[in-house]
Amino acid sequence: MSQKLTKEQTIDRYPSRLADKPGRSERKDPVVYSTWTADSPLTKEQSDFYEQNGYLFLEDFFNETELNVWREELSRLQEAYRDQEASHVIREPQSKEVRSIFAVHENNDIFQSLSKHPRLVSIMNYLLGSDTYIHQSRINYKPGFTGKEFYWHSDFETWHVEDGMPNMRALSCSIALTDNHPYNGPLMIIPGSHKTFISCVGQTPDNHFKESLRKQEYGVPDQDSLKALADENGIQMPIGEAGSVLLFDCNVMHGSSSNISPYSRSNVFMVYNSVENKLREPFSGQQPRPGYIATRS
Ligand SMILES: O=C(O)CCC(=O)C(=O)O
Repeated sequence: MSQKLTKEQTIDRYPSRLADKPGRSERKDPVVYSTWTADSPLTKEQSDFYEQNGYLFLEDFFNETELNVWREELSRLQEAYRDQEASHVIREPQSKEVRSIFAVHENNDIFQSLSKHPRLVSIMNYLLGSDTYIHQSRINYKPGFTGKEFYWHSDFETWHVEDGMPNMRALSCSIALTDNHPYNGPLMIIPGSHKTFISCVGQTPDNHFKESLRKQEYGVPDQDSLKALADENGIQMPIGEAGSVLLFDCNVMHGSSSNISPYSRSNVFMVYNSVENKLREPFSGQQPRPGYIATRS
């Protein structure tokens, strides 16, 4: 039997894609949901850095032995899907190369066990202040020469409007499986931007995800808002060797450039959401996106 939602639960606290002008409002949710103690899985400095900047970069988190297993699987999947179409496999906008493979925490034993890695999970549960589950997982291959950009966005804006994620209580964990250099399209972050919600313009078309996963056109922040955020906070590019882990809040503004270098930049992204922040009906009023993009159970 479906449970009736209270008025409080159905209120849209972060409206977007409704007005004809972009808007800017303050975050209404905490960033770190636990109180730090000496037993916490992050140091006080790390926890405070994440709170203030909306991201945390952990170098040498995984070792070569672990990485080799994941890299082999990464190549095997790329080869397996080279000529095989599947809804959870997304291709580059101007070529047939594999851009992303979704739901690897569900469809693949090796990446499923990575998603449950105890050191990762304890950090997620600390930051989100509860048990967590995987909202979304994906490999982004960013192949050398042809890997295209991911334009600036807040993940939360899309997850809220298109998936029905009620509050800012989720975060992404990007595990570098290749070295991330300044020249192979690493993630760029506007530190501190997680404390501001930028609402976007443009009603979401039905089945928007089919195009947006190749190239985003709705849920795109306007240039004036992006410039203001960057002028206020600067832009950071946390880069490091394979095995590093970048944690970033669901509302931090981020994106990455195309990769015209010869070296691929392949990362696995695991998005953890609090069990107290499970998805409702999308705030757009449209059909929810498929389960391989947003876990609904
Ligand atoms: O892989 C990248 O460079 C960007 C990924 C990203 O922004 C995302 O998955 O939300």
